[in-house]
Amino acid sequence: MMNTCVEQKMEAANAFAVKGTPKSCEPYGSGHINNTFLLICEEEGQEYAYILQQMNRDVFKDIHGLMQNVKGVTSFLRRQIIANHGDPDRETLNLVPTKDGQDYYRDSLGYSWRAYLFIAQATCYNLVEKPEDFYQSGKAFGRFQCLLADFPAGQLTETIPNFHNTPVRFVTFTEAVKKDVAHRACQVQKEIQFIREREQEMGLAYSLQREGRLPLRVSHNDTKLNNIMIDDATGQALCIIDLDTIMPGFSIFDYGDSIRFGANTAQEDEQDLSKVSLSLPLFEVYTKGFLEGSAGRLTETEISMLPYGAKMMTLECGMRFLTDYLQGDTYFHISREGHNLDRCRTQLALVADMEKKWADMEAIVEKYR
Ligand code: ADP
Ligand code: GN1
Ligand code: MG
Repeated sequence: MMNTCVEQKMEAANAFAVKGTPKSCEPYGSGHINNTFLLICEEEGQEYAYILQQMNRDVFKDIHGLMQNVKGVTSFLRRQIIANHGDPDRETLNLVPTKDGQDYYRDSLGYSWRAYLFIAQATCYNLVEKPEDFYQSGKAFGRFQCLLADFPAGQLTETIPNFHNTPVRFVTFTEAVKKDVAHRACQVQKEIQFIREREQEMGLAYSLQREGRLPLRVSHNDTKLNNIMIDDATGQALCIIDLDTIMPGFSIFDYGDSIRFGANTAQEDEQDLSKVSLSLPLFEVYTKGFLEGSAGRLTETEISMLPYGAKMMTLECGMRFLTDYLQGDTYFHISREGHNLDRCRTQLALVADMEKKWADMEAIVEKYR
């Protein structure tokens, strides 16, 4: 996505019904997709903080549908939180309307923006610091699935069709290798081969679904650790964020994407591959949390398929990073040369480690079934 100039972000900042006057607006967080800013406003010596986001229009083709999803889901969650005597300003995202009462603002260059209340005294982690945090996040994502089970799925727009359709991702990857627009394929033959060798496994979830053995659910679809806020004071999972990809999907992929990111002993873009491995203790605490949080709603098949969900999300993500590298880095934000290749390599190394630890992964899932 193109860089955002000061005038453009201030135009957006001034469009929302915030308290006070915008004072600063600086890049924030480490998301790979949207342009996120921390907006500070001031009124009578008091500061008010907001998250201002320019949505990625290359990735999300139907911003209106996406924002209807966000509005629908956050209002639905807000009602449930109030009914449970929780704090609705901190336990869910809250959209701040524009001055003319809309959910988002379209700027003079045609980019769309939204604003959220800033959730303070809470942290999004890129690496698990305390296993307890990861347990909490498993519980929260498991519970999130339950809460959304009662959400009218028919109202949801599919914001990215085929988002976790690994076989379709494989076709896109194969085309990227063939076209090789950035002339990089020759440097990554080993990685290409690794992915090709696992093609047969990619369709399993969809074939089980066709046979009626794996249910489609309303799912988050992007459950990595830095999409959940942990309360600094209580250490509990506070709020699930990044709702852009809520749409029908598989529970095993929500579980799997969390494992991919959080049970890795290294960061997603670590360059020293000797640091990458699947932490079985972290795998265990997350599994325990997720199964507790989903409170009996998962079917026997879904539970049996959890290790597969973890492996598939890791393989698919590695393949997506490599596809983007081959296409010249047009999808994920990068901050250095070869960033997507580094990310691809950690994912493939993690897949290889999961294959070695497969029996342990299955035994852990059985233990908490
Ligand atoms: P992306 O889709 O680019 O990942 P996110 O919606 O996940 O964008 O936001 C990026 C980062 O901004 C998050 O990882 C988090 O650190 C921060 N963030 C997003 N929303 C809020 C919020 N309401 N309060 C505090 N921080 C937030
Ligand atoms: C992106 O938006 P963010 O940074 O939370 C991506 C996910 C990937 C992830 C890899 C809409 O997530 O699918 O798994 O990067 N989101 C989208 O870190 O493509
Ligand atoms: Mg995010």
